Amino acid sequence: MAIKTGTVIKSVGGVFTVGNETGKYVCFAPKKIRYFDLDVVVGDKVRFEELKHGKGVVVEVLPRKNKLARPEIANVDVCFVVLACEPQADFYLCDKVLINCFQEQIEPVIVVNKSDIASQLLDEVEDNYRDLADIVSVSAMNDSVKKLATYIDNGKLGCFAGQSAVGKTSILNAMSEETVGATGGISQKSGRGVHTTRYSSLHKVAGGFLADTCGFSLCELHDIRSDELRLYLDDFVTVAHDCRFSSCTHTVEPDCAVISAVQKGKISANRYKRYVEEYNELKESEKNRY
Ligand SMILES: Nc1nc2c(ncn2[C@@H]2O[C@H](COP(=O)(O)OP(=O)(O)O)[C@@H](O)[C@H]2O)c(=O)[nH]1
Ligand SMILES: [Mg+2]
Ligand SMILES: [Zn+2]
Repeated sequence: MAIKTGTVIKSVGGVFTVGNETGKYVCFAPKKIRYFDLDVVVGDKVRFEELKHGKGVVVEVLPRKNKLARPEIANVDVCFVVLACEPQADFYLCDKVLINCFQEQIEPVIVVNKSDIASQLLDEVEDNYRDLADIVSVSAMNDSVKKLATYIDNGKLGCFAGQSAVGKTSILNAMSEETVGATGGISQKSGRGVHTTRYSSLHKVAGGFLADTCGFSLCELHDIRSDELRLYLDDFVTVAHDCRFSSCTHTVEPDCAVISAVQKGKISANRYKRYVEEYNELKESEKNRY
């Protein structure tokens, strides 16, 4: 039968839902390949052999523009990094997601959700990240989420990233015509999420596509050397030409322009402190590797 092309909109336990203009297909890995050997993630463009009854077999994963590991998704244009006052925002996690995005040429947008609850979070986020990413304050409880639509117009693919219960699914639902995902919170009894999103799924929203994703509280930096980390931080790069050494890592060197910008309050002291920790972590893991 015919070979067709489509986008993976859901992937659960070896069953891939692939969508294109003509419909949705339930696709499997070829018989000779076990599904976990087939590297297919949501967002992938695939070629599949159409079988009867809306089924198919994936025959090829087309080249990817990019891929994130957390959340695991491919061909992303914009990543909405969602933070909220509840659960408490984890800025280390946010730093790492931003770096992963910069490495993969994905535009990160920091979404400060739950603006209906009074908190200092927006000020803190602006202090930390204003020079690195757009920051949008929203509440999934009202129309403010519409501000996010412009980022995914013209068929762009946006994904959510963030801890569980920050409101990713709620924002998606508020932006969609219909309710697409079950939302939850933290169960008082078990301390675990109720209706936690367990797999990524792609939805047609506004003028583009949005991927709901599973929450995560750990994120690693990949394929990045300690002495490269600073190059992804635009505000560091801007002042770094005044450092005495062109190879300055902005940690221990004398006459460091980044350190003096931090002292003058031009670069967030908190983010700088985390940078030094993240730098040392990378350095430590390099020692163990070589
Ligand atoms: N007050 C308030 N609660 C919200 C908002 N967005 C989400 N929530 C609540 O936060 C909990 C977690 O939401 P959910 O969308 O499941 O979070 P997810 O795990 O990030 O997908 C639910 O109880 C939501 O009703 C918001 O903007 N304001
Ligand atoms: Mg969710
Ligand atoms: Zn320096």
